[in-house]
Amino acid sequence: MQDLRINEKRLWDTLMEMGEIGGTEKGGCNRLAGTDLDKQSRDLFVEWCKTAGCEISVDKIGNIFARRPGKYNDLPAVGTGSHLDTQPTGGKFDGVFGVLSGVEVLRTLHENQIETPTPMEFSVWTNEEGSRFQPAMQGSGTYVGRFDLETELNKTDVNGIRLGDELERIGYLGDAELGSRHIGAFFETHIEQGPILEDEKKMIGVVRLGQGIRWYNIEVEGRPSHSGTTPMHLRKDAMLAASLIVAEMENIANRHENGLGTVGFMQVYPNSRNTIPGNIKFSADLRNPVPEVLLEMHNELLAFCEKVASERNLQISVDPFWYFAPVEFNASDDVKAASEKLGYSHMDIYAGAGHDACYMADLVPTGMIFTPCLNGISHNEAEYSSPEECAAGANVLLHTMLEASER
Ligand code: HGY
Ligand code: MN
Ligand code: MN
Ligand code: MN
Repeated sequence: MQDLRINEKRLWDTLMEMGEIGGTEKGGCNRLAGTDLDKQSRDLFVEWCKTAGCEISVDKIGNIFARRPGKYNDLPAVGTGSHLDTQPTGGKFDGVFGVLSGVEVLRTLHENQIETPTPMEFSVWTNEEGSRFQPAMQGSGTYVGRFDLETELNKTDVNGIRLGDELERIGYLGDAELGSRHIGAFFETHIEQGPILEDEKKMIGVVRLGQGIRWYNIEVEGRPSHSGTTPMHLRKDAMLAASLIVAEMENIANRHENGLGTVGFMQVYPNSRNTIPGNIKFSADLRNPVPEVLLEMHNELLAFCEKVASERNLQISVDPFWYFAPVEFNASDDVKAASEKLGYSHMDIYAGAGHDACYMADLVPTGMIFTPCLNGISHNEAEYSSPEECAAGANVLLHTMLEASER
């Protein structure tokens, strides 16, 4: 098996075919969770896996599991998977590459009629992006028991549409129990989404840690009034208060090593150019690999919002609705061993983005395989990883899974 390799061209063609679903003019993908496009991509994945001899199961939050039997089917499977949902201006690789490198491993085993000791399982996780419905990693987080199923199915998007209804509408509100898959290890392949592997000229990232994430919903309650008749000192301007907080996010991040702070989503009410904004709802995203530092950043944000509220005599509510603590990947050495066996340059790295593997690490030995991405760009239609880089990641996945199955 040492010389077994995936089919680089088939993997690339499959990535490009999947990329057509929700494809955008700029060459990216817009395939939000729970949409018809999400359904199309899921259906295609299911079809490909069935063709290669898998049995399909869908759980109560729409996670899909394609299981390929092994020689001893009472043994726990070796699992791999990622997500098919994208950002609104996403690329062809974020998540999708992890799912399709799994499909390529499946096809390679199938065409070579390789019987692995354990079953192998290929998965697609619901709403990893957290763009249309929050939080991110919603399907995997619910699967491992970090989130309550009913609460998550009742989450709504900005139009009040419920996740559970969307999953039912697209035919992926399954009945398999959460957390019920019999797997013994999980590996996720993913583009790095940052510039490090490219800068260091390494082909594979051996991911040791997933950094901490804190997400907030912040609401500023001001008073709508006329922009032409309201003196500045009499205003309750929600936009000014929100702008101070947005600017402070940068200060909080820069005060801490590896600190990151982002406001990516904002709703302005009434959103009229000659009415002083009365209400602003916006997101906040803080990240750091060190939990204590992330807590400091959290406390600094809360304190600043309180300060703005009292100085401007405004109502500001901060809902810290999601906290993901940094996670260590304890099967990273398997990824390192496979990279060395295959002769790929590699380096240890930590994940700046959240991934489904970050929650699977709660349950089983888990590892992640990163590949370089052009200019470190992701969550952008220009996202790109070359055929050679994708093949390297999929080959490391193939041999990591084979090794784990032999164990
Ligand atoms: O937010 C993240 O890091 C991921 O893209 N869901
Ligand atoms: Mn992703
Ligand atoms: Mn993403
Ligand atoms: Mn500090």
